[in-house]
Amino acid sequence: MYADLSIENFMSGLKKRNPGETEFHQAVYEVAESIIPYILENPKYQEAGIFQRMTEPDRTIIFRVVWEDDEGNIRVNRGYRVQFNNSIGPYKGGLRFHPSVNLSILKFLGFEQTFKNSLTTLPMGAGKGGADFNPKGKSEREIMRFCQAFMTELSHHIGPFTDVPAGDIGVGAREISYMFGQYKRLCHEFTGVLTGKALEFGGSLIRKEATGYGCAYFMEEMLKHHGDSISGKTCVVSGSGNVAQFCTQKILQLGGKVVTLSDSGGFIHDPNGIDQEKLNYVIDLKTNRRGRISEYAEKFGCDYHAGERPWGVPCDLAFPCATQNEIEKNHAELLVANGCKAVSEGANMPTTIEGVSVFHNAKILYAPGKAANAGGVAVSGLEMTQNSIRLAWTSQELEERLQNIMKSIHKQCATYGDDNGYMNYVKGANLAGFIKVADAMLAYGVI
Ligand code: NDP
Ligand code: 2IT
Repeated sequence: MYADLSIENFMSGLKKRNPGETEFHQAVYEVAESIIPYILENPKYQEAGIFQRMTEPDRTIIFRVVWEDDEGNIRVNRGYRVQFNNSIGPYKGGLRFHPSVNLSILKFLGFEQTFKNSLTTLPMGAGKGGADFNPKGKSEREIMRFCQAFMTELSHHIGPFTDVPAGDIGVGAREISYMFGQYKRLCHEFTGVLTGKALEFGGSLIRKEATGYGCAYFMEEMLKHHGDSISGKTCVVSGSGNVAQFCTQKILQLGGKVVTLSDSGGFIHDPNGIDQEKLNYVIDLKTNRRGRISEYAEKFGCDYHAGERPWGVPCDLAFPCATQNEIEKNHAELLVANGCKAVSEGANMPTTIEGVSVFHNAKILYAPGKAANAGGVAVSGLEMTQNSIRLAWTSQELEERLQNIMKSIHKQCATYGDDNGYMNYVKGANLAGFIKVADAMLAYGVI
């Protein structure tokens, strides 16, 4: 039945079954390129149709979310939860609130989560969800009402042993708190059903920092493996949300210099470097005041480039931490031409397929999001552990565990990623992530 398995045939079937879902096609293609040759060498996976099964979510839940704005208007949004794969643990993955959210984006994110969560070494399956709700310009009360309405339906589909959501774009501690409160109220139970909670009610230290810290640690590990380090390097970071903020903080602690940050309006270029004090301003601006990054340029007197991305700024290291497909072919070419030596992705799939080819052809170090940003979900996994044993670990213990997990992910990538002497982290992450989930699926038989 699968004798003619090839990347082309596989992708043409996938596109036929999932028309118009371009981000999902892209995420699967990136994995298929490394997995299909491996499956052809290991017929047990082919005979069991493992990759066909892995690219079809277990289930997709789509629902109406109705809420009332401050003027009394009735608003309708669309909510989703894509439960992708629970072979190695309960579904686990974030919730995104952004007007661009659609099924294609959530399926790409849920699919990538399968490999990412497998790499963390922790027992977590994969899911992703969210809504096309735009938090920008909404009052605190409107956000609360939306979160409550969203959770009213979502609560039927999740649970601490079933599916454990967390944050992503547009969903931080504030939104998680509203949703946790509503779940508790509806289900009459206090369990670790969400991660990224506040410390007062079962949240974990270091979770807020984990994705960004992990992304910087992964870069440090890649460089160390190649006889170098972040210390003294000029770094370009995109985004200015949760991941970008704490990636910047860890880069500073490791001795690097960060010269850019961005948001959907443009980027700031601060050649003197963003120090901890300036970063504290950004954290307050973005987390508490919902401001624009252009305000940084006014406050600290540096350049702001409206409507542009930061990839033309010369750097040694790049950390895309905003959103998918923010590095296109021309941006990747600019980075390479200006001497960038390594890229560690804090965002999910920030580089297009053509952009990735540019990095691979130039043989620079390139860590895909599913490896480099796995620190966030890893500490979510540790939050689940702490909730289960009803204890809270110290920051020191958690940061040590996070660092060890990032080292272990690097090691798994290195084990499977060698391409004639060039370390291909995409291949390494895909293969290492795949094998654990695939073997679990084989063990369960035909389900
Ligand atoms: P936040 O909402 O905290 O910040 C998102 C940042 O990205 C903001 O600066 C935002 O700008 C910018 N951004 C969002 N969408 C776009 C867009 N379409 N074009 C340009 N800029 C955009 O989200 P996070 O920091 O949590 O997430 C950033 C990335 O990291 C995402 O890809 C997410 O999936 C990924 N990620 C997050 C994890 C987590 O633990 N939070 C874990 C692993 C990955 P603006 O303010 O203008 O909207
Ligand atoms: O993309 C991701 O890994 C996240 N948004 C974090 C998921 C989680 O469950 O912590």
